[in-house]
Amino acid sequence: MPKDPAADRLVIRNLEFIGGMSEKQGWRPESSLPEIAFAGRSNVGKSSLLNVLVRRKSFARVSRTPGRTREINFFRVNNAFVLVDLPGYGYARISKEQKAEWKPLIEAYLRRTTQLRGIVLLLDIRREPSDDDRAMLDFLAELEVPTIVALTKTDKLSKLAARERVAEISGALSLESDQVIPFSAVSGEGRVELLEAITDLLEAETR
Ligand SMILES: Nc1nc2c(ncn2[C@@H]2O[C@H](COP(=O)(O)OP(=O)(O)O)[C@@H](O)[C@H]2O)c(=O)[nH]1
Ligand SMILES: [Mg+2]
Repeated sequence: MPKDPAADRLVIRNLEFIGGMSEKQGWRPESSLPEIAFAGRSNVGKSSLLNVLVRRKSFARVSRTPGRTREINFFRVNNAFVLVDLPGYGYARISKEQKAEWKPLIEAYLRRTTQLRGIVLLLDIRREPSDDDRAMLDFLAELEVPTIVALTKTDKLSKLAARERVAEISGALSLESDQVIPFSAVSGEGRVELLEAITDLLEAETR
């Protein structure tokens, strides 16, 4: 038995896919459990991060053909909360028409979900945040959704360069230092910090 009861809550004992939402006014699971959603541009490493987070090898599909998952996928964890995988946005190679699709769907989800406790927004530590990234952050601020920013693929930079990028991105987006978590699906850096941040969001008073 773990000594720390908080640590026990991080263990994922049960993980169940409960469905997908593909249209603005479309079906979504009826659930009163708190939700934590994950967002980011296609190819940022969201599937990889989710797989590391829940320690399942192919829970979320890691794809080399970005921009293909267009649904919002819902997973019930430990019968305690719902993890929500939002479609990746803003991939340059898909058509303008497709590109515009993510916004109304994600916006509809965010507006409809009163039990949403927080969002984890993924940004590639090596890249400049895109207009879509900034639009997403602004929208989350407007809706007052607590936001954690995971800076992905830190293993691709030296420790020093990664530290510099954390400071640069935090400054450029006016993020608080406790909002930003450097993460690598390759080294596992940031996994515990991210799980702790999620646990904090779940335990926070309803917004
Ligand atoms: N080096 C490195 N590569 C990563 C990391 N996370 C994802 N990738 C790679 O980036 C690509 C996109 O990853 P994926 O998880 O499918 O991104 P998604 O489109 O956001 O779901 C794949 O080739 C992954 O192997 C990471 O932490 N480190
Ligand atoms: Mg993916």
